[in-house]
Amino acid sequence: RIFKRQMQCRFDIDRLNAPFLAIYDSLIPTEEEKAKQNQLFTLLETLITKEWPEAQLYVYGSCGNSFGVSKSDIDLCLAIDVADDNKSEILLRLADILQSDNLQNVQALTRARVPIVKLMDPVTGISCDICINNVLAVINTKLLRDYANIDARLRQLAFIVKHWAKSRGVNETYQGTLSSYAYVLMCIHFLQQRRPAVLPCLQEMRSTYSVTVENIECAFFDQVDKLRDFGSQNREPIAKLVWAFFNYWAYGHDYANSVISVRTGSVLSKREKDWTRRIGNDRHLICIEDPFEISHDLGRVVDKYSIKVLREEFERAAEIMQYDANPCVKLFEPY
Ligand code: 3AT
Ligand code: MG
Repeated sequence: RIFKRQMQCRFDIDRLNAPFLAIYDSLIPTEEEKAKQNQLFTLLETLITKEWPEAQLYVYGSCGNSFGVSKSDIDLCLAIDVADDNKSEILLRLADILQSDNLQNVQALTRARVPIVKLMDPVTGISCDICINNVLAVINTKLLRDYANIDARLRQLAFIVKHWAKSRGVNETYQGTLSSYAYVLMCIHFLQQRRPAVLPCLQEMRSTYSVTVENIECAFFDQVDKLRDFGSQNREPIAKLVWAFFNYWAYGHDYANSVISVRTGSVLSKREKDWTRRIGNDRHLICIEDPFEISHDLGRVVDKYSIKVLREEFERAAEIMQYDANPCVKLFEPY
């Protein structure tokens, strides 16, 4: 099936640019909403530094990486010098503090896979999860945000892909489909691979930002304001990129042998990663290398049933982009 039918793009693709941009515009959060998020962040930061003056509070996930749709929850990370065994204590204390400040629905989930405190701010209506010392997530958030600042088409494409994935029910890691983080990496990789390239590979460039977290050296070029013209040789507008993205995942990607890698800006082989067979629960049926935790395949949640669902959805999307009279409606039809 692979490589059998990479398609020629429809002749009228450009007429879809305006409707896709309209969808993008309807999804991005307003300035007012961002101001509310900042207001809640400042409140929480004040409460936290009063109790733990050495601690730092960071935003990660979609509110920090610039790929968050309107009405997203805020993901926060409290960086604090504490042994793993004592995280629960901190979370319970944090829940107490938040409750006393009239935040609503405060819950400490100390036994979760990633222990968090959940809360809702009655003033702004925003919900928020706070975890402890998930510093790699803070750094991958910065990497994604830096990529977003190089070329506007990344944000456009990723919002459309995330919106498609949510509408079609394939953004559910607990059901074996992919996380939003994985979809954004797929978009970055895809734009690195276009010819001419729309995005560079920041981790292959001279590093201007470097931190070591959990023995992993995270280094990349982060002076992205110097790269604003990087993608200007490539003039493909959004509709063409959406078309090509789905065509790639439907018919162009070699699922049996390939790993996509934002870190190297290239496609690696499963063999060189030793991702050729199932180990434990990791089946490696679609392989997306984490840019920092390179032994980590973001496709590992995908199982033999959900890979079929995913590939059928990619094919459905590719067919719609190729033939449908009104793809901007059909693509996002609830499943
Ligand atoms: P939504 O808009 O909430 O769907 P999001 O960007 O917040 O998207 P996720 O909820 O998937 O994305 O994840 C929140 C952040 O956690 C994003 C990323 O910084 C980090 N993260 C998620 N999954 C992984 C993973 N498997 N490995 C490393 N970091 C991850
Ligand atoms: Mg999130």
